[in-house]
Amino acid sequence: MICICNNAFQGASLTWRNGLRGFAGCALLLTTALAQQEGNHVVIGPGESPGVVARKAANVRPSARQLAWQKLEFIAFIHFGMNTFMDQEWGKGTEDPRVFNPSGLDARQWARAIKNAGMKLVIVTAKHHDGFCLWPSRYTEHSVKSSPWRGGKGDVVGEVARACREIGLEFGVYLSPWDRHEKTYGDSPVYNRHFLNQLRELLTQYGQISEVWFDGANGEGANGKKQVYDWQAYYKLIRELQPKAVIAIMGPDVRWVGTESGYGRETEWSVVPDVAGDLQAIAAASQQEKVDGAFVPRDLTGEDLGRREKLAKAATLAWYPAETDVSIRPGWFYHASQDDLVKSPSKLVDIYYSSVGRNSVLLLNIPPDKRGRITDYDVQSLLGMRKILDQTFKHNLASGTRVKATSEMPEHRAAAVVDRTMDTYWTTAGDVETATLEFDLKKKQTFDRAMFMENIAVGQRVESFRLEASHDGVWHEFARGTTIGYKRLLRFPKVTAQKIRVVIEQSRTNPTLSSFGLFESPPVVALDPPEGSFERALSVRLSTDTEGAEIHYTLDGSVPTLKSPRYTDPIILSHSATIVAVAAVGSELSAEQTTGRYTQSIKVQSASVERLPSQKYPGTGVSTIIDGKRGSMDFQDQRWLGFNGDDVVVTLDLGEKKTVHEVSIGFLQQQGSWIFLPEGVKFLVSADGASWKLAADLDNPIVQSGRVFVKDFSCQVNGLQARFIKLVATNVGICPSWHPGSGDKAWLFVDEAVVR
Ligand code: FUL
Repeated sequence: MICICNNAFQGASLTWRNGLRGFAGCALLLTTALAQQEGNHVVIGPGESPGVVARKAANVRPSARQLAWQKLEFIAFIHFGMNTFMDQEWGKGTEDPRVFNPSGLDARQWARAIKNAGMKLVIVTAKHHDGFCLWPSRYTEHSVKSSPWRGGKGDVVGEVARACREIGLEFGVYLSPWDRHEKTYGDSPVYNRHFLNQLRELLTQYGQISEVWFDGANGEGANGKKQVYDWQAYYKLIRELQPKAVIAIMGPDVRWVGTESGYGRETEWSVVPDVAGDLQAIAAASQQEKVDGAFVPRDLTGEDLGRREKLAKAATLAWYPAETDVSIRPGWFYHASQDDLVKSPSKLVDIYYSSVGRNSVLLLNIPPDKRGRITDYDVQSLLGMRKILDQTFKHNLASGTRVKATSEMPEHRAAAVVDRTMDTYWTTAGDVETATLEFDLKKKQTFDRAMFMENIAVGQRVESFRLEASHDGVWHEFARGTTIGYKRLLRFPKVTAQKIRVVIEQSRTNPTLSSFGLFESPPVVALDPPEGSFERALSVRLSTDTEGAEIHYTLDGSVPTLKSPRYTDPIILSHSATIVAVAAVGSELSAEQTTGRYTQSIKVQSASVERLPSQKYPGTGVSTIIDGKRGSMDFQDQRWLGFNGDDVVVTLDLGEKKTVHEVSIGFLQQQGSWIFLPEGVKFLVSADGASWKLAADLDNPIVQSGRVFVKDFSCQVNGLQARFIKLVATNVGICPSWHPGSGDKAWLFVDEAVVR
């Protein structure tokens, strides 16, 4: 989205920056003040050597509430409210409460879906920036009580809290400091009192609250007034009424990882210089104005925050762990137009490895729809993800194995890392900072995932480590990492070995490990070729690198079962087909499915375009549109040619005259990112490339729609003899008047011309 949306966001960012002036003079170093009470904080004396500072850092520990929170690992966000009904991401505060009317709100269904996915806590948007309260607050009329839902007697926060308690989930609240509805906003002391009143309601009426989430997004009040938040008063109230709750993002306990992509840092320190808790910096980095479905991307994860050089410059260090928030859909709120864009199970698993597996808590947003239910699209994806994770982590091959360490404390022996409890841990004796732990797995085992956990109750220490396997008595490295922290997961190609060792190469003081695991992920089927087009027949090979696994497949896109055909020899396709393949070990089907689309078509020798696509979206060259690989609904997948404001004129050369029956060409619609379908597509054919005959002229009036989809335009030519085909697609040129980018150049995204 970066390039496409820039223009439209410029105005918005200005407002944002002006809004930031409200923060001037309150550049609080929030970790310092509160951390001191917690003992999870240390002061660096002037002139202390880097070695001393590193040791000090290694002994900074989480507070009890931070430790309990970290152990949750995977938690849920629920964005629900006025925006769900207005089909928008950021409300203005002027929305009519009467539009809030879920037809079948079922908080138990939310809780079930979340619990079944393996998450441990639910944070609900009690109030988003539009100020509409999901609970009947006594301090505003802008809430569920002014809506027709449950006759104005409903309380979403209450229903969710109850559903969570019933099913054994912890509960938390998101309360947006920025309130675009509240008249007193910007009248600082008055709004602060109002905010504290609302906070008190949430903290006292719904049982135990485990996390309070304060958003960094912030703007001006009505008439350009700037609100100066009384953070310290907010924190004090939370500590007083809910001492177990962590305060996240604009708060002292939990740090925003720096992106909303779901991908955290490779090197993630929970001990950081306390400048990382500068509220002004957090706010500046937070979400900014956006249009529906399109975010201003933020990614501040490029840099490691706690490396030695960073510590050396710090005055204080604090335990301030990362939380990685991401939505299962492109938007935080539900939009029917995004039903096809729900992240797949494999994508969610990838996110899990890159967040939970990188010393962070994963906060995954699942937005209920207008009925007040989590849709089946989301539920199925969550279940698919859970299945893959369960199949991967059900059997720890290192558990209970023999282990010896080059150094160990008598009360913290190496065996503690494989003893099935996280309460015990291994550490080195004396002042030993490097060590090797050698595991004998009793027999040769195959694995491709490793799990490490430090005993963070005493601090985070490991700076680099590697994994080696012994083959014929020689050690070979097969994986390595930097920080471990609470949990580190590594993925690597399959290794088969009986003896392996963990080498801790560098640590800030005595390294610790409370747990170590080796696992094998469920088998994945590889298709060769993975997708593509063919003229007459195509042979597709299926394989898996899991020993003893069988492969079952279908050709019609349906999900294979154990009863589906078993793969023995290459599949010979003579018609277009969608192969879905799954491996099975014994009677257990793998949770990983592989899909390949194969299209029967006439081979196109070459394609040329009259005007080149934009340099931002060149695909992999002009041949992208005849390479047999279809563009997905992600316009950045490098399978699309993007034209900014220009029409698309493509000429296909079949190499020789052929009998043609049908020609088709695909386009992407994603109006939220300025991408429109063509207004019209013309098909012309020619035998010699000089004289052309119009075969079809399709009209396509552009309608306003948030739906993201790929549309094929096709033309039947009834066995015509042709060598050249020309496709002319007309760009709408500039975004229409009803579009937020009205007047900007519109994009036309084209992929895959198919000739049959
Ligand atoms: C951002 C907000 O502006 C988004 O709407 C969403 O709530 C996200 C979690 O945080 O800052």
